[in-house]
Amino acid sequence: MRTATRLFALFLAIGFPVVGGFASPAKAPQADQNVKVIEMTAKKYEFSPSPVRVKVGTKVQLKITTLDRKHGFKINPYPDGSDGKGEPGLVFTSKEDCFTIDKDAPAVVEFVAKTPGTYSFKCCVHCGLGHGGMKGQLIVEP
Ligand SMILES: [Cu+2]
Repeated sequence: MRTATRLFALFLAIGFPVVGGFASPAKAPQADQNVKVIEMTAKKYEFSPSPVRVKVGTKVQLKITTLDRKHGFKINPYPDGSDGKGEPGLVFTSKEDCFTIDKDAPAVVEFVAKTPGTYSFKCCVHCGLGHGGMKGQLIVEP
């Protein structure tokens, strides 16, 4: 059966409330509609995507899944080249220093991107010979 026909059959089977739902696409329930969720993966020895780009002012949720073994995610809340004093450019909802990324337990990293700049992150769980080079960047665009 072709997809269009199938959808039509579905409408008939379930009825009008569903049609209304399609007219104004309902997103999956989420605590905050303004959060930008970015799916990332970690594996020996890279994060993907990298760099990650977001607009200044965005509430960001990074969901990081591992493709091989346990890794960690640690990001500097101050942009590259900053002296690390004053208000951080990224404001986190939790105080974890190293977010662990376990098999079947993705890391969820939430922050508000307050200041434009390039922010460096790295793996913070020793994962093998290339661990020291497992890095990436978040770019907060003005
Ligand atoms: Cu590592």
